Amino acid sequence: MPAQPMPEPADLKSAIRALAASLGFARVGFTGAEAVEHAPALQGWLQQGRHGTMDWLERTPEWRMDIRSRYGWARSFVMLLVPYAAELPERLPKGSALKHIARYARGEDYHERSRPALKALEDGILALGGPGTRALWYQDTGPFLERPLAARAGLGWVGKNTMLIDPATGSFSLLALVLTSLPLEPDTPGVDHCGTCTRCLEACPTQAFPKAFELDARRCISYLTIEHAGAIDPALRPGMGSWVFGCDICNEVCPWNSKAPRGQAEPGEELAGLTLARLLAARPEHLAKRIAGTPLERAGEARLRRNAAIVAGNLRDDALLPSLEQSGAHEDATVREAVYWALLRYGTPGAKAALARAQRHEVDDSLREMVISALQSWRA
Ligand code: B12
Ligand code: SF4
Ligand code: SF4
Repeated sequence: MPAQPMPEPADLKSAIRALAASLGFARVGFTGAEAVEHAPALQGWLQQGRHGTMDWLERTPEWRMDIRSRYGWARSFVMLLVPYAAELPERLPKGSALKHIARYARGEDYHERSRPALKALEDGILALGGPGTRALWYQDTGPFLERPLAARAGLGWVGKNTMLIDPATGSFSLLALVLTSLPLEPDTPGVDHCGTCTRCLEACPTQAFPKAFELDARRCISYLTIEHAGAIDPALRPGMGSWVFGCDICNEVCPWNSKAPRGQAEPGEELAGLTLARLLAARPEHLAKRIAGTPLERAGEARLRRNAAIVAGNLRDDALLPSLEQSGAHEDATVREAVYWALLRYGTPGAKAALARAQRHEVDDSLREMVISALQSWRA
């Protein structure tokens, strides 16, 4: 059989665009595989340690800056926008922890949700391109600077909060891509509409933006609650407010999100039924069941408890005291330390009594001393 002639690049683009739309991607944009304008800033960001303990970002920065150093065949990026539900479900179980969880994480893990459509798009591009075509899909975990790439592909612009903002739907969206060997005509890059606005920079409760367009992840609640293992700097804990997993503040204050689609989250029964009290006191296997298949699995059981303890200390809700005290028996010293910190923040007689009880069982010498000296200064 004679080989099919390869479609013209313009036809290829419209076929890929149509396929992406039929697979449910809200927007699709095209850009070349070459490095983005601000790519070299990644090196400085890493050198300053702004990535904290996310060591995986240090691996192969040259790929992140220019993917052609990894895949010599790469010619184009197909960039994809996946908006997520911006609203809490109307009816939430009493005390639901859902409002303490970033919007993108209030349901099934988005990596799982998008996987079939991304694979189908990759297959479609391979079929459209014909023999010798290469295509690889990625979401989030690949060595790419997804936001500036999406901006260059015309999906929006990178705001001062470092988010990709689509002028039509805002920034409550996730990104994904297919890298391909096909030479596709790039789309017109998005235009910056931040203007003189600085709302996001001012609203960040932990002052995580040293300047516009740059984030110090070490101060970001999203990093602290999801990525950071070990104790959280006590100076940053009050700023965490009521966030147990992720943070939406610099997106919520952005005027471009007033037009965000108003879809409701679909958390599933287990996640919707998760309360702060359960986060603090549930058995590990029960907690694991509740968060199974959701992005919360990335933080894991101990980190979630550590975060919930800090939130309890910030909220100082008496109803949470028994669960908080129960969390003080956790095997992980980081969790116990967060619980003691929270009890000290409560500063009530009930919290004091709980601390005194905890001190008797504490096996870590330095933690026990911390509690004893706190109790003594309280008495004085
Ligand atoms: C590491 C990471 C984080 C870290 C660091 C975030 C950061 N700002 O760098 C932490 C854990 C803090 C984080 C938090 C969040 N993340 Co995150 N994260 C990533 C990840 C895996 C890598 C980002 C990265 O390389 N950072 C390093 C810095 C140097 O890169 P950058 O911010 O992209 O910065 C470049 C541009 O800003 C560029 N630039 C562009 N324009 C301009 C203009 C000027 C003038 C200047 C100077 C620079 C500049 O310069 C930088 C260097 O090239 C990406 C996925 C990916 N592979 O890209 C998701 C990703 C960025 N995260 C995402 C999301 C949803 C979030 C959260 C909203 C989650 C939440 N609700 O808690 C928050 C938002 C916090 C924030 N304001 O950024 C989405 C963003 C989608 C969108 N619409 O923008 C992504 C793309 C994941 C995905 N596939 O959907 N994240
Ligand atoms: S996600 Fe929250 S903590 Fe992180 S930069 Fe935005 S407002 Fe600040
Ligand atoms: S809040 Fe203002 S400065 Fe920040 S990203 Fe939105 S428009 Fe830009």
